[in-house]
Amino acid sequence: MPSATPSTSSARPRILSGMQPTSDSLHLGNYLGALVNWVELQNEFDAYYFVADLHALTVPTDPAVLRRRTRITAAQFIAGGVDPEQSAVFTQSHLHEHAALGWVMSCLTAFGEASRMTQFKDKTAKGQNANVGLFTYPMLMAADILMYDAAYVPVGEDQRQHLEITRDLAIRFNQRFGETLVVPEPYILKQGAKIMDLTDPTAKMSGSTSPEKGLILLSDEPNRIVKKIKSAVTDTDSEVRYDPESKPGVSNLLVIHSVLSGTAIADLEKSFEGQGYGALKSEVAEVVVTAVQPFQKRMAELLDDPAELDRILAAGAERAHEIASRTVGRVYDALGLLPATARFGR
Ligand code: ATP
Ligand code: LTN
Repeated sequence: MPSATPSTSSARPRILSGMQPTSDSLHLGNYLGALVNWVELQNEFDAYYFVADLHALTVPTDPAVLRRRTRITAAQFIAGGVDPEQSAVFTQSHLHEHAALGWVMSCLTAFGEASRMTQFKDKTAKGQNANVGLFTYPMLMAADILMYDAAYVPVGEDQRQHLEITRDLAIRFNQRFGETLVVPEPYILKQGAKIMDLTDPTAKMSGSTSPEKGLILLSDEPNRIVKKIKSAVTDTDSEVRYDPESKPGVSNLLVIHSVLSGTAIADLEKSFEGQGYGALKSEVAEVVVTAVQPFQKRMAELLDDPAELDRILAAGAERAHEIASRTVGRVYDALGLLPATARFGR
């Protein structure tokens, strides 16, 4: 029998976040902007991190590619420091509850409200041939979040609007059907730097829109990383100074160095005084290569043993299912959907 109240009983507040398996590797922006924060937060919170494979179906994907990318994304969470003993690491599609609650959220959303979501507007404006799944993407995301009674959802600024609609839907549900869902607080990651495209440092490094040379993939070979950083766009000046407005390229390199090496930007500016961009680039390349090498080793180990990775994902799904099944039970009951007990003898 589902419990009547949200399950916020665990000692530490719960957090949840996810990433879509839409490329063959996460990039440095995903890592420094999101993943490193996930790793830090797992010590403080009861953390749930998942691969949003159902969301990835909103763009056409080859089945073999989706399978590969889902395993790679999960392996990269772990290689980046998410500890599956501590945090639940799982795949969204392993829990049928996500699609079920997503449907409920869609039925709670007004057509006009969904039409105003900027991600949908941007992607369709860019000529992407949209399916209905892309339109209801935010409702599935709301379901992901509300499913786990998450207190906080650590995501980048680009996801803010999705969190707002999630809050609106939770409040609306509770008003119509009684206190059932926990209204999450946004936890927009600020300290996690926004990493820019190496070829156009005024645009964010993006898995879907940056050119190959503008992106540092966590799976890139060291010499490829060095090459990309050496050809990063800077400016015609030669002073190493943090000034994102007039020196976006140099500032981006300083941010990457600073976040990975733990050195304050002011100290980096001092140490590069009188030196040109060549010296800065060489050192940034070294710092990035040093950081990705252990990551790549761990990733290769995980991908070499898909059975073990699948076991980790199964254990994570089992943990997630305990909460998810209770939430859907509570929601269905509040909506007036009959319990399935009589039919299945549960
Ligand atoms: P897109 O192709 O839509 O640009 P992406 O691969 O760049 O996607 P997402 O999959 O949308 O990134 O995001 C995964 C996480 O990484 C999100 O929390 C997002 O805020 C963060 N993120 C993505 N790009 C960057 C970046 N350049 N700097 C910092 N954080 C980023
Ligand atoms: N839309 C997110 C991925 C995502 C997510 C979520 C993040 C799907 N469901 C729930 C946090 C919570 C993205 O593209 N980064």
